[in-house]
Amino acid sequence: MSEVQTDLDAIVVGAGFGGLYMLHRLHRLGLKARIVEKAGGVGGTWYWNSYPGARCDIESLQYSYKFDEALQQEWVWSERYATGVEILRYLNHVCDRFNLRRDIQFNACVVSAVYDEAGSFWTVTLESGQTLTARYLISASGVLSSANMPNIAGRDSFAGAVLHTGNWPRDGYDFAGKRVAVIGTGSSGIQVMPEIAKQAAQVTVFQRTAAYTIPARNAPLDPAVQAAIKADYRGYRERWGRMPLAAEFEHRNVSALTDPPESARAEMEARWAKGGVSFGAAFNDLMMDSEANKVAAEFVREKIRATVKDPATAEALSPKQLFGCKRVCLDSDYYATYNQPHVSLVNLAGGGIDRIVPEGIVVAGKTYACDVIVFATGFDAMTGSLLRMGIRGKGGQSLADKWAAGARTYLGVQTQGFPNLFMVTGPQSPSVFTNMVPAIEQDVDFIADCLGYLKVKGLHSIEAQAEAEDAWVKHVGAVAESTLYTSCNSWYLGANIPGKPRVFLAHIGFPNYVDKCTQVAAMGYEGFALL
Ligand code: N01
Repeated sequence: MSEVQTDLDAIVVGAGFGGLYMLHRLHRLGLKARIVEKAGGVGGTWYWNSYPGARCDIESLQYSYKFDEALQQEWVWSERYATGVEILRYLNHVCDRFNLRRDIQFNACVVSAVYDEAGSFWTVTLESGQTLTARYLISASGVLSSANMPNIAGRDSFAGAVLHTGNWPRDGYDFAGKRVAVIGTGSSGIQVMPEIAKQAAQVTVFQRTAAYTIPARNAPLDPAVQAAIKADYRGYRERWGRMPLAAEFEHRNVSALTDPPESARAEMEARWAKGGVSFGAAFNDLMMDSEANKVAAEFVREKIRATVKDPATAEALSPKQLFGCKRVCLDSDYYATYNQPHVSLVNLAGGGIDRIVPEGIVVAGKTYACDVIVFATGFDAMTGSLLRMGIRGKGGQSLADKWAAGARTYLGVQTQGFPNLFMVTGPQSPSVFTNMVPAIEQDVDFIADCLGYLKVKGLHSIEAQAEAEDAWVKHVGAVAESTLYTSCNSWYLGANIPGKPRVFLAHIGFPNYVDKCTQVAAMGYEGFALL
């Protein structure tokens, strides 16, 4: 056992779903731990993305912790899909209920994290200059937490207000009477735009790629439904955990190619009417066969044409890429909002924004005047928040150098050359390809069990092995390549960030990932070197 005395046993970065549960497990292990959190409060993604309309696209009863039976019984969700506000309330409740706040340092942004090879510990430096040492460094910094602010010419010359959905002002923003430009039509743009349109004098949406979006059909949660699930919550959680996306999406084992057209249409109509992402599970081959994919894609395009009154706008809003290749969105009245006289669409397809000038946005030589620009332009997903931390491992190697050609991990939990550094929902774990909360609980439990194992065995260092990492990276890539998810430029591949290596960043399939992790642990952490 190394003699080095560190300030803490573990430093956790981030106080979102991942960090809070990690801290709870570390407390249970009797370890001295602290969360360092850049924000002024808990919530992670739900803290930063507090724009109007922010809402989860997984049903509340499933997008919540399962680790504590009393917690899941006592918390009452009010809507089918929780708002960001309700989720923040929930996370604050969790924080207080498990006495976590005493070990969270807020307004603490990590600027560097350096591994000491001789002593097997990490030194973390915060923006304030404060340093902390710990045996283990655990990143729970989130997968969609590094906002992407595109470098559009003249951006800083704009005379009005500039907002980003991923870094929304804490006190909100009053759009009343304002001319608002919204750039981006992913999940955030599609959620925020109809809410802005309720207040603003004029809304202009700048769309580079039309997205597929399904009506959420959000509604108050029926107490009877909630009670029925709570009567067997453990059982439900277990069943959901064995589903491909760790959530109930009513997967139907029928090919879109062989389902008779009337039956296929009836199924899609029923799912469209019910709302939610289970629309994408109407057939078993939408993401495996491009002909099958067309069945769902054309159905959505028909719905757009039936909803949006102006045919040119309807055509521009109709996605051209395969259904589901970019993440499918859920909306509340997105398409219908374009029928309002003060809402219009500027299609950037094939062009892009020329530049931003003090009075607005210039496209194809025309200036669209506005008072506010809302960037709904997404994130440097999966790797952005990790690479911002200035992490240096063995031999002083930076994580940025190690991942210069793309992220490389073993199980998404560790990367070779960086001992005692763990990632919750790291690249190449299922993360965004699942219901995030069970994915987080899976990773936190794996890490905590591993730390418990090291403690019992009197060990103080763990590092992913190069061969195990190579095999895992190949496996994750091969699974993705066998689907249609790699067929377009999505953030799953890092393709939304100029210069980012094109590598598929998530493991598709939750249950087999869980099985693999269980097996690795049972084999004494096979693929890791323990000292
Ligand atoms: O980000 P996005 P998001 N000029 O990357 C456009 C989760 N989430 O924040 O597609 C013009 O999807 C870009 O265009 P293109 C969810 O997992 C969940 O909306 O790259 N446009 C695109 O339209 C989601 O998938 C929830 O051509 C530019 C948009 O900006 C993920 O977060 C809610 C541009 C970015 O879309 C990310 O969603 C919100 C430029 N220079 C988010 N640069 C729910 O739970 C980018 N764009 C419901």
